[in-house]
Amino acid sequence: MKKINAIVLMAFLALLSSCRQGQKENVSNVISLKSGDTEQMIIEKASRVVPSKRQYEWQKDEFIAFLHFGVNTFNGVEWGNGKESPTDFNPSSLDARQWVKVMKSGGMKLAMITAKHHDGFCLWPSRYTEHSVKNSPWKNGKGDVVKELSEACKEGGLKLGIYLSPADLHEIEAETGRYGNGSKPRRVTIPSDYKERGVKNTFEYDSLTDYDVYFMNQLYELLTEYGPVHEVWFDGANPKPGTGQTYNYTAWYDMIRKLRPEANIAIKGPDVRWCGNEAGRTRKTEWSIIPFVNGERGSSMPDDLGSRKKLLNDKVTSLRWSPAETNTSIRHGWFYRDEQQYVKTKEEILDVWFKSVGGNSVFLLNLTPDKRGLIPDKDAAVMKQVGDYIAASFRTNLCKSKKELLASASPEQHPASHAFDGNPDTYWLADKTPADLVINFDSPQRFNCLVMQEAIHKKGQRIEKFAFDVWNGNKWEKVFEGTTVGYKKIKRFPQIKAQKVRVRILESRNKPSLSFVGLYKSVEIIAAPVISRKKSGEIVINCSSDQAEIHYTLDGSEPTMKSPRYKKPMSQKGKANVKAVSFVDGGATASDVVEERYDIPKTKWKVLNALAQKGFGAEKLIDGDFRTIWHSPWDKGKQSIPQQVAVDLGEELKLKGFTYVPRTDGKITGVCKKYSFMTSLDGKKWKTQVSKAEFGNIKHNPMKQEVFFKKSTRARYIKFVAHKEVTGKKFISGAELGVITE
Ligand code: FUL
Repeated sequence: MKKINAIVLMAFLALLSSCRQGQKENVSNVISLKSGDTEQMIIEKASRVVPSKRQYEWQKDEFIAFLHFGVNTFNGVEWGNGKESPTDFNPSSLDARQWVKVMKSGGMKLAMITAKHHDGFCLWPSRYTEHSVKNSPWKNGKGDVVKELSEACKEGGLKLGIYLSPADLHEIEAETGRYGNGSKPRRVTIPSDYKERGVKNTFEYDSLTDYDVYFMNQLYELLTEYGPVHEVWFDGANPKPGTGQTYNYTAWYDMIRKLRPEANIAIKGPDVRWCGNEAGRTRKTEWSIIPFVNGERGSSMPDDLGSRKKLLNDKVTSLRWSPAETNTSIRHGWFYRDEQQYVKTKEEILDVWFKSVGGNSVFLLNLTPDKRGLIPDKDAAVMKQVGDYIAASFRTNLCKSKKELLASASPEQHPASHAFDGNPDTYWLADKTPADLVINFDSPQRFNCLVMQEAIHKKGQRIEKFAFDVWNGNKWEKVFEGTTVGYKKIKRFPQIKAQKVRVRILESRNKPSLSFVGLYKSVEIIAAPVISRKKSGEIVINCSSDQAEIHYTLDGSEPTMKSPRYKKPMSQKGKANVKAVSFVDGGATASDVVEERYDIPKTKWKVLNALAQKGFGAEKLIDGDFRTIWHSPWDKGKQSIPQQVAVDLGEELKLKGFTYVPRTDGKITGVCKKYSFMTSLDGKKWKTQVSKAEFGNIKHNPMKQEVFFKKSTRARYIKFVAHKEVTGKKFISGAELGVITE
């Protein structure tokens, strides 16, 4: 008996001491707030919010792939209309193994396929619709894209993700369509044909509409027939709202949890938060602990989502782990269109990679299989360069060769050495802030990149402010200061040579942890040149890397050191195809090659009539400068829609179509959604070339739009009419209007 008492006492003392060491903190994925909680209590609660196991596993994947593929690929559009025929889908040589090879070469860990996009066409032969690959000519209707991808992923060691669009235009448009058909919610077993199929693992839910049943039957197929699924993406976008259709998300989530506990439910789901834009823009301060109001996350678009101010808002009822996923596409557009479509350079992709993976977010980069069913060669080459760059840059952590480590404020059980032991489960835990970590090397080292990680799965995200310094022989010099760290902070800076460096944690919501600190000499990136064309027709090329030499061609050939060197703006008549590249070290290192294709210059163009807000005249729409915009009046009482801009081209031209570039400053106010376009020979009699058409997905992806007329036409005058703004406002904006000539 005595012996048992002694054991109990010892266990109690051990527990007490570990509590003192801060080990047994009561961490949780969701923490509720109570009405009497003080400011201090709320911040302390926030410091104990941690990722679920599935969220942590997902975060560690860092760089993952989207694959947008479907009927849109064959029709060259961003959004279909639901009236497509399955015969549109006919890849000539689809090979999911090539996709996997490309994704792996870039260092990506998961492949998420648009099993069904908004148009409703299914890439797998679903039992519940005829609108799928089974009625396409591809493999005589015997093909299954999801199956081919899941098998290739298994073979290559990638995880699989599924994008299943809740919005379904085919089910809206078809005569017997189930979307928004007014059906009464009722109790249903999923899969609904379980008896016929002899399925044992079934789920029963109250309140499912016809469309819920259809959607859940499809989810059931996708989650049970293709092996593990690690992410399910529910898009919030809906090209045709207003049908009255609602979704029983509770039932959807419940079934996913039971069938695939490993799957993170993203965007319109509890596990992963949309970063708030489709351009790959990131926040300087990115929190994974987000305030919720009655179980709702609120908009993902504002810049500040998780500061103390946000957590302390009276309305907040709980704090949850809700990590950011930064999504953008390698091409301008989510779907493959043609070989003229812009492909981001390695530098552009790496810029988003550094800011997202290194900014406490997962990077979801979209790749676009083409009409062959292969990731285009150009894109594949870029992905390989991206992967090679990351591997080469992070091969050697200089901290491994440190000589001495000095840390202020570290309790015995979590010494600073834990931030250098390569084990993500162990960490330095400073028992107060500010706290310092000094690293001494044997000899001076050259470096240009710092990496830090908090032990988020053990201690959550706590650091609010930090600094990085180097010892210059006499004193400490600050290199930079930052705010959040979270899962990972990667910060690049111009190369430095020093023998002693210091990380200072300046502010934190609780005792801060660091499970990793790394210093690297990453491969220097030379910025690619930026090409622009003035109204006069002059071609201007700039490069932000000071020491770079720019070389260019105007005949479509690849520029080399032997090509002409760019020195000053060049006058150029007519159409122009400019390719340029930057070199440093006498040509030893080159940037990516960039290309811009220009139609005729707008030299003779004049605005005939247009309304405008003061300072935002319509001449800005034809000045060749993407940074200046036309904006119709926004003052109260002066706003109106439709808006129109008529332009005299100064000469008669044969036109094939026109282009519209929305504002490029990251804002979407005034971006035109619905438009018409007219042409005229005399400026009096107008011919409508396009009537009330829409720019698909322009709200979330405000890129240059190219519209081709049914037939080429001669014209001296053009008129752009904007009928609708993307958010329903009564004004319109635009950066450039252009024509596509024969
Ligand atoms: C958006 C969609 O409308 C786009 O087409 C694309 O799928 C993107 C990832 O999400 O909301």
